[in-house]
Amino acid sequence: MAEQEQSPLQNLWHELRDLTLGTTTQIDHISSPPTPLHFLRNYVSPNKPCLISNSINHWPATSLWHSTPYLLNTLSSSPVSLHLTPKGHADSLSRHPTSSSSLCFASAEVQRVRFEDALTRVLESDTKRCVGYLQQQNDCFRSEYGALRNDCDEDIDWASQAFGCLPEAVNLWIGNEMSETSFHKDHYENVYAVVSGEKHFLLLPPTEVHRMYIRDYPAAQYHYSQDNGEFSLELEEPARNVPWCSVNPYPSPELKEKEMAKFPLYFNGPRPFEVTVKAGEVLYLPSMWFHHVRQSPDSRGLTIAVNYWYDMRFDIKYAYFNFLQLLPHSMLCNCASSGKLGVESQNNSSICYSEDESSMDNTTASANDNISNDPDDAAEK
Ligand SMILES: O=C(O)CCC(=O)C(=O)O
Repeated sequence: MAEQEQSPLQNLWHELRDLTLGTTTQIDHISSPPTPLHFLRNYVSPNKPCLISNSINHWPATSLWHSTPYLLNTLSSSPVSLHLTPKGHADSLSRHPTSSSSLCFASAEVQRVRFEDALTRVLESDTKRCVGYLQQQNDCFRSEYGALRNDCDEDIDWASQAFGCLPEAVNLWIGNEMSETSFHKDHYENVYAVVSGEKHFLLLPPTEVHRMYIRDYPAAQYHYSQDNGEFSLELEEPARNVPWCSVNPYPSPELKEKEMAKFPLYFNGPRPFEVTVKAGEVLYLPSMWFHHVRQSPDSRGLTIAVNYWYDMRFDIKYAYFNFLQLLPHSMLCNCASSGKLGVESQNNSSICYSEDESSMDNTTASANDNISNDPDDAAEK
């Protein structure tokens, strides 16, 4: 990249990309399952994502799950967890229910319903101002969906050998194109297999934590009224705050300029890695990487995926990450004199900070920093 004055944090972002991750938006694509040693050396140890083809072709799921009657017959009336939101954005920022000038962290209404009813709700989502997403990140594949268990491998063998353990949780995700998962990170090594449809990931390495503008938001919960088909959003009691990423990478056109001005480190910095995981492919999503997920459905209107969460190692990388995220945004201020982020920037505008941002640490923010003008915000961001 071009020689220019950079802050220490910007140096870190670029150095990691130059040394190991690469300077494009692509991640490595491996055309057959790696050996455990190759996977460990080239991806797990350097905490680097990769996409793997031809690793789950032998799963019965890759053919059987394209048949809706098969899914209905196998699961029939099994109770499953259905997440309901007005627009498909669960665990994401939404307009605060009592203070229209700020945001809160909104969780979905979760209902336990028979699989056949739940699937209908997912398929009919777009017609009802109520979006259903079948998911529960609590090992649901081996519990709620136990009847499908033999359709996939119990674990991903090359991954289990590299990690030295079996998966801690295996989760099933059945959604449609309206469901979107906002930027967040997990303390798990994630091996994410798509069975039907496609998933579109944006990925940012943990070193770029400042670009996510993690702030504390009051926790709230959607409630869906069966009577009038409307959602209400209520603050949790007792009150608690959830630290969450402030950046929406796909703001509506009318909001784009404002969002770019509020979150310049994201919008003017190096582009996130972009990967589409197609049916039959597997993404290795390393622990602590920030990810944002959208989906494209198959011809039925469904996207189906299974992911394996393996315990991460709480080693020196974790300790460095904790140290890094305590550094204040003011560590980025040197670049004010150079005014640019480099050739991989997402656009040509210069990086800058609002006055409050430059003096803010990453755990405090005034509510007003997070206000969006998005007309959608009346219901959800
Ligand atoms: O598929 C999704 O919607 C989200 C997946 C995700 O966030 C995860 O596996 O950690």
